[in-house]
Amino acid sequence: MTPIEETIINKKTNINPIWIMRQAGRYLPEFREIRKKNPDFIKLCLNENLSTKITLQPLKRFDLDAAIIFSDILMVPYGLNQHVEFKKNFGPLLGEFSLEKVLNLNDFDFTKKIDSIYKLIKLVSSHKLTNNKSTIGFIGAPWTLLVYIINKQSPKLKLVDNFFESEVLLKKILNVLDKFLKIHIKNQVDSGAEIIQIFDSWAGLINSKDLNEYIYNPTLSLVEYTKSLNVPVICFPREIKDYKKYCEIVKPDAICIDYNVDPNFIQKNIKLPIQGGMDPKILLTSKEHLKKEAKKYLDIFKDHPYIFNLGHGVLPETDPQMMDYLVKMVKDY
Ligand code: 1CP
Repeated sequence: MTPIEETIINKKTNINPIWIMRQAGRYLPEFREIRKKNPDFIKLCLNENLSTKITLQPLKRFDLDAAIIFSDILMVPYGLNQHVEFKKNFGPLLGEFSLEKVLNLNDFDFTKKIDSIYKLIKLVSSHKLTNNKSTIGFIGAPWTLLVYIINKQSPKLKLVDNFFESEVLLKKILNVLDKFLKIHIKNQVDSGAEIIQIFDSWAGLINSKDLNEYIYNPTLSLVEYTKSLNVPVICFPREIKDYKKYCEIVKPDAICIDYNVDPNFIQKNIKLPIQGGMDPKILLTSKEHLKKEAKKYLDIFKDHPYIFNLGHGVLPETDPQMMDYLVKMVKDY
């Protein structure tokens, strides 16, 4: 078993495995070099040789315990034939979503359109650099994907006023997502993904009254499905107001926390293995401060199954030397 599996499945508390969200891409000069030559982000994701290379870049530099595949949560809307592009200094921009077309889409055509992702997972999970390390596949949670599908751009900029206007349509899209996200999970697992992480980056946007319909029920369905494949599932409902209730209802194998939640509260109130928490901005400060803050999380979760990670993705302006320092410090703890 890999250190991450020991922590999640066997509830080991003395290992302190580490991986970092968005570890592949963004802040590494060797990634930027590839990215510069490949302006089309979707095409880059679908080039299994380059995406394998990018996935392995952080593992060449740092003693991380997992490879997270270089892909994107928006590859699923893309696989559902919604136009998806990534604009410089803007972020994702999506086209019109056609429910009619999607209802006629079969498993085979969906899989074929994003098949390079599965080839990438095969290449990564069989590579010697991932020996005794976990290959992590992922999906966007139904709610977060629904946000991008309807909003057609990041809700960071704005969430359209009439978002909930057609509840019937939203429910139909959730049904479609349930079907194709399960196919995407199964394909990733069959290709060698040993852990699945569900990113619900916009969980914090929803009102309590809508949690059942848009977050708890749809996520539970995918969590139960992933468990049925005998693969551990980590959920990251970023900025959800009540992590404890989320865990009680959705029951992931591990929960990833954001940096706005009090780790002491989590440690006392959640019995599941915990991942993450530290503010990525800490990596932009000094080594002394980084050591102090990382140690805070390691101390709090000293007797708790804990996977070190950040409370959101590593920032593009991060100095790789700070990452190196962090990984070594966690390993030496
Ligand atoms: O322009 C560029 O160079 C592209 C930047 C980039 C990268 C490197 C995007 C565009 N996606 C990715 C890769 C990516 N995305 C990974 C790869 C593996 C790794 O972790 O290293 C992963 C896991 C994701 C997941 C993802 N994509 C999330 C969930 C995690 C999170 O950060 O909250 C989300 C919300 C997306 C959507 C997305 N993809 C890219 C952008 C700029 C965005 C939008 C974010 C927003 O709305 O603000």
